[in-house]
Amino acid sequence: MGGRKDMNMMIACLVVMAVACPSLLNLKGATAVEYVVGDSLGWTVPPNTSFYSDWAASKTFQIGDTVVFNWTETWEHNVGEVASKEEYDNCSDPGIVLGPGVSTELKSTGSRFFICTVGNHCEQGQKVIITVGSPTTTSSLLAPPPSSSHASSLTTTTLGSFVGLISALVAVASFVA
Ligand SMILES: [Cu+2]
Repeated sequence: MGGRKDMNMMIACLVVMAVACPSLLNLKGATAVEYVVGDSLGWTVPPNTSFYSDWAASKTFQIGDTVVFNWTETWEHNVGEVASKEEYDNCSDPGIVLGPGVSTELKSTGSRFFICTVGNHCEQGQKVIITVGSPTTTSSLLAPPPSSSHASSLTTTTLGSFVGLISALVAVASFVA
């Protein structure tokens, strides 16, 4: 054992881990994001008809993310999912509508269409398209493929090896002490 040199090495390792571990945890959290539709405005009749499309355009949705529809008074709004852009444009009846706080996980690439069927809210712009992945094939070549299962297994592996490192260091530390 080289004494001081080993000790310095160990301190350096601990510093690296102290910096790396929290960022790894952040990375893991970033793989699945919960989006509140409309952010602080929530799900309501928007101030203008492009409000929710502007909101959606400002986000990058990934597989595994969740969208939540929030409003206060149950009877004021609802949310239903229609099957196509045409039904979305026409504010077609989705059949099933749900209450406040409903959330849905984005499980595949493509677009999903959500509307409110109360009054003429949909016509007033209370509708949103959530698109996972690129809408065009050309730009999808530039974007990394959204593969959440791959990303999370990678994170797990990395975290696992860090746990291994920590136990090894603890063993070394108790040996030195
Ligand atoms: Cu509504």
